[in-house]
Formats: sequence, C-alpha cells, structure tokens
Amino acid sequence: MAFELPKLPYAYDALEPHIDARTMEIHHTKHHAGYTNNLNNAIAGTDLDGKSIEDILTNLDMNNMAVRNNGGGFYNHTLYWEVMKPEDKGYLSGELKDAIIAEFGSVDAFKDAFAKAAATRFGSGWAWLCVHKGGKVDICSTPNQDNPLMPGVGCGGTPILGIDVWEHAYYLHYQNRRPDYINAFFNVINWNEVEKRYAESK
Ligand code: MN3
Repeated sequence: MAFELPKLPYAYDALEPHIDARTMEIHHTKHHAGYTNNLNNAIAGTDLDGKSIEDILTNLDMNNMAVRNNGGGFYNHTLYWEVMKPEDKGYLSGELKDAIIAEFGSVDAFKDAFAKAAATRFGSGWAWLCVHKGGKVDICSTPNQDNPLMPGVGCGGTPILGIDVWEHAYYLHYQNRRPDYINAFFNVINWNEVEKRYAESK
C-alpha cells in the first residue's frame, strides 16, 4: 500500500501575499512529490510496507537514510500544509493557548521563541511546536527532514505545528530573508488544526 501525495486543502495562491503561489506549487508538486515517491521506493518489499507513517518514524532505524530522509519529508510536508490556512481564519484559543502561556509566559514570547528556533536552524531543517503526554508544550528544531517523532531527535514530543526553513520554502519570494518568511508564516497558521492536534496528542 503506497503513500500518496496529499492534495492541498486550499489553492496554491491561497496563502499570498505571505507565501507565493509559485513556491507553493513547486514545493508541493516537485519536492513533496519527490519525497513521497522516494519513500515508496525505499519501503517497497520491506517489512515497513503497509505501516503508518507515524509508526515508521517512531520506530525508525536512524541509519536507514532513505526512509529517514524521505519518510520525514513525506510526514513533515503533510503536516506543514495542514497547519497553514488562508489569512483571517481562526485564532489561538482554548487549552492550547493556556498551555503556551504556561510554558512561555505569553503568546508573543512563544512567537519569539518559535521564530528564533526557525531562524537559527543552520542550513536546512524545521522548527516545531511539540506536545508531550500531559499537555506540556515545547519548541525544538531538527536538521534536514528529521522529525521529533524519530528516536533521539528534537524534543521527543509530538509535533503539532511546524515550519519548513529549507530555502525551497521561501527563496523565490524572500531570497535570503528567512526571518521575513518566518514572520509571514504567523499570518497563515491554522490554529484550529493545531489545537485539534494538541487535543489528540496531549
Ligand atoms: Mn520543503
């Protein structure tokens, strides 16, 4: 049973002006499609074939670079599309907002910490907001396509929000200005989806 490239829950231009349509289309149809195909090739005929992506990542042999890179790439981008949305729909509220304030002191302090984790990831990678059993949240970042579900990587929680800071995620529009892309990302976070993931994983 092969993994399939998920459809975006919105049009390629839906996140403009924060993330441009051309970047979204290439990112989805080339990068994410590539990870998906390469993951399927890497697991075909192995005992990983037929397992869920969460199961594969949680129990990953970190020396299996084909599955590490492409399984991470498949999962990370699927989450990334789902935790974004067109501007002005939904806002941070409820239990997740309480958990964020308990951990960081304020929503602004959380945004600063998340932006810093994303901006200071050297080279390619991701920054994450994760939840641990019991509901505590924290922030970490991972290199390449690694993910906090993988053994020994990141903070070991379940990621509920992630930002891709590979140059392919922003370079066409922002060139080298990664901090501008990170600031823009806060305008397109689908907090309803992040809160749903928090409730499911805490
Ligand atoms: Mn990417």
